[in-house]
Amino acid sequence: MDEKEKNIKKSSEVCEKCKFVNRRDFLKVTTAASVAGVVLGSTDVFGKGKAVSAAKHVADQAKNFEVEPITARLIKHAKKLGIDLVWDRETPCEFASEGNGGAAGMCCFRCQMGPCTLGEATGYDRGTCGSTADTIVARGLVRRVGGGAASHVEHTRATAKTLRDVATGKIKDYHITDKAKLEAIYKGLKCKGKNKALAVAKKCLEDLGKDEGTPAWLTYKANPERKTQWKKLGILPTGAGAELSESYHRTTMGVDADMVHLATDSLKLGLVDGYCGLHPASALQDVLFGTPKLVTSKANLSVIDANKINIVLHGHEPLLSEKIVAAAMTYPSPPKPINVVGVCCTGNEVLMRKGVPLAGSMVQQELAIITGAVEAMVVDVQCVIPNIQQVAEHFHTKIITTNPHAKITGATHIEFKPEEADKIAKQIVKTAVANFSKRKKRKVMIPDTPPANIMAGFSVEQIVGALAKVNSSDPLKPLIDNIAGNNIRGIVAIVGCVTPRTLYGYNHMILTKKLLKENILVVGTGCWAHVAGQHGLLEPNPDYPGVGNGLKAVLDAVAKANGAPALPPCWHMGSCVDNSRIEDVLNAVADYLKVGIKDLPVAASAPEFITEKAVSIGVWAVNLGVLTHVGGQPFVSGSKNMVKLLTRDVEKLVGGRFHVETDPEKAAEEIIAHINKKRKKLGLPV
Ligand code: BF8
Repeated sequence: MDEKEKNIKKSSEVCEKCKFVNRRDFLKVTTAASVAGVVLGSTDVFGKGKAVSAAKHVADQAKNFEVEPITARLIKHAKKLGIDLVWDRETPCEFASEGNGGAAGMCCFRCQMGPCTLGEATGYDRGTCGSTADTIVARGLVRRVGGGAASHVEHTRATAKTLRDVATGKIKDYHITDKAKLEAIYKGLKCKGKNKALAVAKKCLEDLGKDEGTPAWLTYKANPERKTQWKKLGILPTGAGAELSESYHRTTMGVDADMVHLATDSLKLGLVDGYCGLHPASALQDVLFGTPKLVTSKANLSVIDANKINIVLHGHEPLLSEKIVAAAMTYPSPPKPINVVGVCCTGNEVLMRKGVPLAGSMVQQELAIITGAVEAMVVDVQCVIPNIQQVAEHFHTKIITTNPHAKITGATHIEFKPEEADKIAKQIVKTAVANFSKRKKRKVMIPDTPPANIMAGFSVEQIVGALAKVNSSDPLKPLIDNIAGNNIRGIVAIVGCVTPRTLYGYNHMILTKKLLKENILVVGTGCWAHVAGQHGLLEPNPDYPGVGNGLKAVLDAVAKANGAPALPPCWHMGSCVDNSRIEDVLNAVADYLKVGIKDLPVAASAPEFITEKAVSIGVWAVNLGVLTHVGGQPFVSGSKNMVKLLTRDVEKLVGGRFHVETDPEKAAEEIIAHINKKRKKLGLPV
């Protein structure tokens, strides 16, 4: 019996002893069953027990779902090589079962009297200090939303500091690319001063540093009705740093112990994420690198080319990646052509602006290395799993960390400094080129299934531009008319991560396809876009397979007006910080109809979320008034009161709410019902 089989057997035994299904173990078995299903063509290989039957239920439900063959083959290849992947590894927490302990948010590490775990696992309903499940769960949520918001705030900080130094001339390697966007932001933020880039950059940095007053980006971007409501609720944030610091203070031992009071801090941090993170990060990148326009490319791991020197860009911040793309294109006489491809949201960034092919989503990062043909994986920050270094050690691949905040033991660190961006980018490309000679041909295994064709680049400006070709004097009218006429039933943003806890891409694809069939326009970002691309949903196919007739007619008409044979059924709007673009679309539609976002036939979904960033983006979306589906509970199920607050009561406060549903079919039904309800309220046909 090998190690994996032993683990699976252990999991099954644990579950049989429990009076409930141990969620973590259940997931391990499910995942293992899924992977085995892919590899062995069978899903019922693990004997009996509650967890196994639960796994079988999921596997049965997914029996018609095919993991796309490139990923399936590389998973199988990794197994053959004895290399474990994110799908395989244990989650070592014994109090991690549903309704209990960690997964339910009831493990508290806030002081050394603990750690305390409440609930069925221990029988305790209070921690040593007397904290209840409500308090512990709420504090945990505040810290998770804070973690997500901080990630995007640091993204903004890096971008704004670069823009500032470009504006003063200290940095010479970057330039202002989109002057019109800079002008619009300058006006929107009510900046002053002749050096517009400097004024904008300073305003963004002020938003991060201030501890009085509302962030300028919130004032600029948020709908007036929303601002009034947030003010009434007392959740208008001030500067990001002050809010994040306050949240840490409130959640430390012996401070805030009121669930509702803590929950309002989560809402506030969601706004910090939206207006000190997502919006400024995305917009300043447009200023520096250009606002995306429609672009065609390819998606999936087979963009890695055995006949080329392959550099994989991975992480989230495109400051360095943009330069690596340029350095690769101008590299003098490499022994083979250089092929730059992207993973995660850095991949999305360089796809949107440069057409760089997408190699894969977060869970595929290890598989990119398994191809044996990657000379360098260059990583910056976020969603970079440390195990890539372990995988790389089986091959010649160099993992190159670049951000001063993020190193990985064993990896090569070439620190990025924006003032030396060109030089550092060249050095990294040179390192990759030199590493090519160490590639072992016998270790190369790139599946021969070709990557999918994709079209991306759906910025707001590009969407409006495309609609303007249908109606130049009133570009939004065609969209609104088609929503009113029910050709487009509604708009759903599907965003966020890909989970290793089910068949690869299962939730994303079932949900997306069901919505398209029901004439719902699907826009999206993040790792969803990788999966959608790999399944052909970003391909401009004039047959529009699986798309409802109404939506198909609209897509076709807009394509024809733009002289294109087709548009993709789903619109790829970028990386996770580009969720800000989606708010701009929602605000434009709401303004046009003179209603609030909460009244629109729209919804959001993160059916496979895993990161804190996805949680904070979700809270921001709920604040906007959007029904936000999540494909699992964000470690809050230990508090019934908190669950009720997040899934019901919060709607009375901000108009949006969370909807938790692991089954993507059921999630689609709930979303469609919600959209129909909103349509009826607006007096639109259903
Ligand atoms: O910021 S979708 S796994 S890559 S967190 Fe990470 Fe999730 Fe992917 Fe992009 Ni977003």
